[in-house]
Amino acid sequence: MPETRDWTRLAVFGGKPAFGETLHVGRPNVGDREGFLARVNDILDRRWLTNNGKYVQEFERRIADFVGVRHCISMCNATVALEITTRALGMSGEVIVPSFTFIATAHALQWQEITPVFCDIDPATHNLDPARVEEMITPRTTGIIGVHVWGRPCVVDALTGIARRRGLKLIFDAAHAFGCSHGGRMIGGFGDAEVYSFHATKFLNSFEGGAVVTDDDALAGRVRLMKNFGFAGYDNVSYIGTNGKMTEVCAAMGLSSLESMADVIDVNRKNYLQYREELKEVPGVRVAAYDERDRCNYQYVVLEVDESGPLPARDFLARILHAENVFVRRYFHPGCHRMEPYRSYFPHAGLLLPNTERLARRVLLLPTGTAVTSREIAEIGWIIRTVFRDGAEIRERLERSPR
Ligand code: T4K
Repeated sequence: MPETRDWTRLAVFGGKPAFGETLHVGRPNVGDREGFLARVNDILDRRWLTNNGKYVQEFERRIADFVGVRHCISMCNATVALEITTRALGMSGEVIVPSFTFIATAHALQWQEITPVFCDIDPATHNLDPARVEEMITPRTTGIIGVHVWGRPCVVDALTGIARRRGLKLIFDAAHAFGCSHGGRMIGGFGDAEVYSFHATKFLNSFEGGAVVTDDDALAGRVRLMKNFGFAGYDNVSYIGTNGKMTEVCAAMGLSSLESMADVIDVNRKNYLQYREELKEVPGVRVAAYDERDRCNYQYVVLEVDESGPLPARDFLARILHAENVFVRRYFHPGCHRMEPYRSYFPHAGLLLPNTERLARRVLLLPTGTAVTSREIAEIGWIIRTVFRDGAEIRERLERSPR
């Protein structure tokens, strides 16, 4: 893209947006359409639409094999999967979680009247800081939920050590981390259990969906009962349960996604590397790095924008990109602790979350995945470089122009 293009033509100043159609973060990857439709036809022909059907069973088996765990229990979504897992593990009282996560991690606890105790993160990894976790433990603490944010692994060993030493249950919210590994082992095999999301916006999607993976036979048995109203056979309820079942059509989509996983990783990785290249010389901007020694799904391209100095800050950049029809997202702004009901329950939580608060002001997610082309990434790169090169002038003009 020619660097000489005139920034006064940016859409925010009334120019034509760079993109006619909005580019989204989280545009679903659609795998082999024909294969998926063939499965849907089979589902309709067989008239078996849900309740542990053939495709759900195949999906569970293939995920368990891929991850290398004894059990995979599919679910309607990750939020219900987290609720069921925390309940099946007997978590109560207080559970330590990051605030820098999607609100579902905290809500899954509060929904059951378990208090999420928000713990600060390591600014380098964006994940729970184990030293801070130790400090948050009280006599009421029963567990820890680590989140592998962006698919980058938590400090698994340290968290496992703390959980063992202090007699706490440990779950990983692996909503972002299907297909990722840590130290040569697939994410999914750590803690008492891990929970995946297969929401439409996720690396592997089943429209809506999730799964609990674990090596614990007893836990898997309880989770299976709980997700199916507690039914242990026809007319026999042996446990309190809910409805967390995945449908056959969702499992069919999940299987198609599994089959196209390698292609999606290739595209995601190429996009991530291109963004890094496009933005490598922009001061005050960094694309968060994936550790290539681990397997990664590269599902998120995460920009960190410096707040200090004369350069444009994150929200200013977001405003310009939105005008160009690039719908960048500020995940996980402003942090769970600043959303209801937590902001009312714990109005001073931010005092213990300096890294979370700082990161939540810096992060911007860029569109990636199979719906974004290399040309579009080059165009986005040009816009960001321009905004940072001429930031002071652009900002001044923007402040003078009405919103
Ligand atoms: N734990 C963590 C760490 C999570 O990140 C999540 C979910 C969960 C737990 C819970 O998992 P689930 O219960 O959902 O299985 C989105 C997703 O809805 C959510 O699943 C995800 N995390 C979160 C990070 O992102 P929103 O509120 O930003 O969604 P929305 O509707 O704005 O969609 C994001 C973008 O994707 C939009 O700009 C449009 C685009 N999009 C979306 C859908 C659904 C499409 O282009 N097509 C689509 O079909 O939460």
